[in-house]
Amino acid sequence: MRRVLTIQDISCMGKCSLTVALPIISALGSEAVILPTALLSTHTAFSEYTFKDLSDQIEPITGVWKNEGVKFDAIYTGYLGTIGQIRQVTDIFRTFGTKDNLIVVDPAMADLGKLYPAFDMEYVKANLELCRYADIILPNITEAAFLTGMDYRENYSEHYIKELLKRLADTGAGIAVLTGVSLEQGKTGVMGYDKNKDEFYVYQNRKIDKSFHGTGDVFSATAVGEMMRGRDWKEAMRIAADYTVRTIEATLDDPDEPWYGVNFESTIADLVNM
Ligand code: PXL
Repeated sequence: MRRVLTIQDISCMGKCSLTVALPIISALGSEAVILPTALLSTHTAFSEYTFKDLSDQIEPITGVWKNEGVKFDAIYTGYLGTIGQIRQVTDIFRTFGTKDNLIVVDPAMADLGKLYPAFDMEYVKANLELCRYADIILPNITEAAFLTGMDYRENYSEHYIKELLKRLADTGAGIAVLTGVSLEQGKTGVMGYDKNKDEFYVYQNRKIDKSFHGTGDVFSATAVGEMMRGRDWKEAMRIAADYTVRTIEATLDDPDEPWYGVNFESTIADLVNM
């Protein structure tokens, strides 16, 4: 069985980061090893939240794994709380990264043109450093604009997206995949770029005019889980995009639709057969 290490916070309530990654990676048939970076009451879009930094646990925990000779088939990082933690994660990549395992960085720090409440430009710079170690990075357009220093645009052309992707590839990651890319009216999806092959990939699906928290986490965890099932990155991105859309639709069908996240629980059984 493949083993995936995922490094993100635990938002106890909020349907994001580890509470999404753990069930999705497990459902897709890989062992999910978690490294919680912080413990929050709720994600940071709630009007109030607690934040307990777990940085002092990272080295003792990874030290045990190192002594045990643990190996990972993939290391996947999402939301990290502080610059110090980004540096600790870089050390983890150096310790546990091999030429055969897959390193996926979702530089979760911003959306809809804005950084999340806890972050600033120093944090962006540190995240850029982290991307250098990745085989695949999965930013949304806002994160890509912050990482590359390009303007964030709500209305954009394919040329703008290609330029973002090429600049992202210059960060050092072999493959960059942008999420939430809408190239036709009523459609949205992903566009990726493989630097070594100088090849773009586009996949568009139905666009739903409502955004929910945690959909980036659903997408990334699914993409990682699918690559661990042996799919190539393009197929994995297509399935992740389809699953995310299906999950948003299922959420909208729920009369008690939660404002803070999506009902991936009601679609996860379908994912296994997608
Ligand atoms: O979904 C990304 C995410 C993860 N973790 C925490 C967050 C967010 C987005 O706001 O606040 C704590």
